[in-house]
Amino acid sequence: MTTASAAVAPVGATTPLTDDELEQYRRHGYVVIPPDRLSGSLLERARAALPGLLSTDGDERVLERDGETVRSVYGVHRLDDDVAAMTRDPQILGAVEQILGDRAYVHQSKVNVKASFSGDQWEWHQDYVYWLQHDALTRPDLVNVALFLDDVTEFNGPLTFVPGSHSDGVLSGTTSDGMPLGYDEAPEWVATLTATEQFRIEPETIAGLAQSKGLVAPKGVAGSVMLFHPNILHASSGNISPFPRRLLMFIYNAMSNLGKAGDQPRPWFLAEPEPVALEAAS
Ligand code: 6CS
Ligand code: FE
Repeated sequence: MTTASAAVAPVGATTPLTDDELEQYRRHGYVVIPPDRLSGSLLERARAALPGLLSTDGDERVLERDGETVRSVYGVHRLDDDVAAMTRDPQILGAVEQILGDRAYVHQSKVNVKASFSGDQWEWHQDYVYWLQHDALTRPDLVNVALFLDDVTEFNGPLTFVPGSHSDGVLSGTTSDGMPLGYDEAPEWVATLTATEQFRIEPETIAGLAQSKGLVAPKGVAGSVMLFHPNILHASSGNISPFPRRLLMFIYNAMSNLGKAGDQPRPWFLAEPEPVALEAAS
């Protein structure tokens, strides 16, 4: 496992993150790369794939608790060939390999829509605990990569972090049984994808960390890419603005961190069933 400060030899052909950006990620748990440092076609390719992805009506699409608004679509790297190709973008994959110090594959992908006026909250949570508990990934050697499909501002429900909280490991919390309100008839795995978290961290723990480390809501124009640690404590409020805050997200896992195929693996759109090390697109 790469320690918080260890500099690791680049694995792939490119090392897109500067030393300062790598340090920012290691110290604070996130980093934002502006569009001009990335391939110019990423945003238009992602936007072109959206209508097809959002119109899928399988289990991979999760609605908000209003039962109408699309909250997320999962498994998008398996639903659209060009989205799959985007996961191999040299700048993105190179940055992930720099951080992990290993080859990587996409464990999970999704579009989080955060629709205008009705996109619901994400309560305070860490991501890794879900991949530990449900997908048996034994180490937090993953990277969340979010491509901003819209400008992310203070008005449209930006992802909010407790910077540096990724260094505190998996925070204590309680796993709530049963299904969240509005999802009574849904399959069990939906409970990890809704506005009410399945693994809930004590408010006192969240308050203590926020008081000592602060809060930050990184903003950026459409086309920016934000990378964040699987253990960083984060949340986002509902979107009351007329502007959507759509994110295309790839969650990369290190090839050395494959889960033990448990007796009840989650569906293909939540946990990649055939991990293969990605090669950067030429
Ligand atoms: O269960 C999961 O895999 C998803 N749940 C949350 C709360 N974040 C990580 C992941 O997308
Ligand atoms: Fe999350």
